[in-house]
Formats: sequence, structure tokens, C-alpha cells
Amino acid sequence: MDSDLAAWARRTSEPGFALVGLGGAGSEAVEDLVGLGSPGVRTFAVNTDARHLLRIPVEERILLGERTLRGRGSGGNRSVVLDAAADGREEIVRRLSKFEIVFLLAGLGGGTGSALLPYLASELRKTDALPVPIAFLPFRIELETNSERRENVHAALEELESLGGLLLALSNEKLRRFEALPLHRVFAVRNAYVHALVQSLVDMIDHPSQLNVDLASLKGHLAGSGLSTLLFGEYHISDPERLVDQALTEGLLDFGLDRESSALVHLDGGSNLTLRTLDQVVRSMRRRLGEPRRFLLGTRMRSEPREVVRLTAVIGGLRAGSVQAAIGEAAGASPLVARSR
Ligand SMILES: Nc1nc2c(ncn2[C@@H]2O[C@H](COP(=O)(O)OP(=O)(O)OP(=O)(O)O)[C@@H](O)[C@H]2O)c(=O)[nH]1
Ligand SMILES: [Mg+2]
Repeated sequence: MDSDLAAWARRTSEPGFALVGLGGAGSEAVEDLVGLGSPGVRTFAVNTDARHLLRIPVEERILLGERTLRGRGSGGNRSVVLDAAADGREEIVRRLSKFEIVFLLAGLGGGTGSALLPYLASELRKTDALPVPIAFLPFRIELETNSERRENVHAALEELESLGGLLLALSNEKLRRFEALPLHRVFAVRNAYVHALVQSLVDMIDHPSQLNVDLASLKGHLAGSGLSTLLFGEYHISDPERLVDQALTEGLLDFGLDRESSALVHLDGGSNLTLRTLDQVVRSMRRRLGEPRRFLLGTRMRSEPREVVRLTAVIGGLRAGSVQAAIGEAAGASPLVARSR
């Protein structure tokens, strides 16, 4: 028994989480996240474009379609990337499936990221790893002016939504509130938000706490919840209502809820986090989600007092098509939405 535990401890001293950039935009986002610090996370980039891949400072790089695409990218063609992914499937699944959670990041619209995000999420779902796809949706102007991009976004989102499980979709259109900033700064703001989301899920699983949420409880919760998303908020301990608001309405994610929602809510705070505050957060969250049938609460209280409380929530029961609808709303009368009805 002791030697089993020792073997387990050795195994768990290796990172349990992988952060994987797919295609150009996904890899650049991972580069930003690495810059913000990613302890306990192993970093990867996967691309069909060798030049781009070499530029990204990650621990492991995977070039797909070396023989067929010769390291020159896909030219926006999803199907050649899917062929290359099928060829490289065994190796890539072997390298990624040993992690507990695999965060997959891609900008949708091009060939590589739009093909690999649903493909790898679906392949990893067949293993013990929990894939968390994070999709960046292009600006409206790109969708309106390029039907190939639109098709790629549409196909990728449809596959991701029908897979169920976790899906984090962030449309660039939501970044318009930062439109006075240069574009790279705008992406940096978005990537900082993604970093916080990733870190909050990693912390929730990695640190045992009073009302503990472990990987098995997360997976169990997801299994019965259909399509789900991850929310994150942080606020001063004195205003629980505002904390819930931060998580539910001020994020950059796109989703719509069905009435049959479910929620896993985790609070991370200091020794001054009282039962009353917990109660207020739970009541507010339940009310605003329409009294979900399934609700799981987790907490982590540090030994010292803290002014700020962090809320991480996995919300299930997303409406099918709601992510597509969200970019449609952002893009006005987008042909993408007209097509998906
Ligand atoms: N470069 C960049 N593009 C972004 C970012 N966020 C979203 N995008 C969008 O990502 C989409 C996909 O572009 P790429 O990542 O270059 O495409 P790819 O996946 O490498 O696919 P191919 O190059 O066509 O094989 C574009 O429509 C951009 O709008 C970002 O942070 N950086
Ligand atoms: Mg590319």
C-alpha cells in the first residue's frame, strides 16, 4: 500500500494539467498565458505551420501534416488538417491523454485551429483526460467578408456544441468595449481573463479544501449536465451580490442557459469567509440561474484573512446553438445564425 502511495506521489509531482495552443491564434494565446505564469501546467503548441510553431515559447511542439502540408500551414482548409490529425492521432493522444485536464485553445476561422479544436476535444473525451476547449471567435468584420472563415467557424462550433461537456467560447466582438486600445493590447486583456479562468479551475482541483471539489466530482457533475461552461469572478468580501454579478454578467464568455441548468460553485477566500457570505452567494447564484436542479458547493478557506473572494462556477445546461446565437447577436443579422436555424 505504501509503495502504491509513493508511486502515486511520484506521478503527481509531474504536472497534471496541459495548456495546448492549436494553430496560430491558439498558440499566441498560450504564449501570453505562459508570460503570466503557469505553474503546474505543461505547455504545448500544435500547428501545421512550422515557422509559426518554432516561434512559440512552449515546452513541447507538435507539427502535424509534415509529409502532406510540408510545414506550410493549411491555407484555411479544415479538411486537410483533419487528414493530418488522423495521421498523427496516436502520437498526439498519447502525449496529451496522460494529463488530468487538457486546456485546448484555438482561434476559430482558420483551417488548423477550427479543425483541431473539436477533433482533439472529441478524441480526448475517449480517454481519462478531461478536455477543456477554449474557442476565440473572430470579429464580425472577418465573418462578414470571408465565407470560408464563416464556414470554418460554423462547422467547428456545431461539432463542439454537440460534443457536450465544457466549452468556453469568447467572441472578439465582446472586446469592442476596449476598442480604444491597440489590437495586441486588446488580445492581452482577453488572454489575462482566460489565464484567470484556467488558473481558477486548476486551483480548485489542485488544492484540497474544506468542502472539497476534486476531479472526480467535477467529472461527475459534467457528465449529467449536457453542454457546460466555466465562469469566474472576484470581488470584495463585503458584497456577495456583486461577486455573483461579476461571474455571471461581466465575463467575456458567450452562452445562453436552458431552464434545466446545473451549477458547481466554488468559493476561494480567507479565514474571514463566513457562513453568512457563503449562504448569500449560494442563494443569489441559485436564484439567478432559475433554481437549478443540481447544485454543488465547494469552498477553500486560507489560514489568513483575505479581502477578496474568488468564485469559480461550472454552469451546465447551456442551450444548444447558444454560442452560435451569441456571435450572431454580436454580429447583427449574421448569415451564420440564419444558416443554423
Ligand atoms: N492572430 C490572432 N488571431 C486571433 C486571436 N484571437 C482570435 N483570432 C482569430 O483567429 C482566427 C484564426 O486564425 P489563425 O489562428 O491564424 O488560423 P490557424 O488556426 O492557424 O489556421 P490556418 O493558418 O488557416 O491553418 C482568425 O480569424 C482571428 O480572428 C489572437 O489572439 N491572435
Ligand atoms: Mg496558421
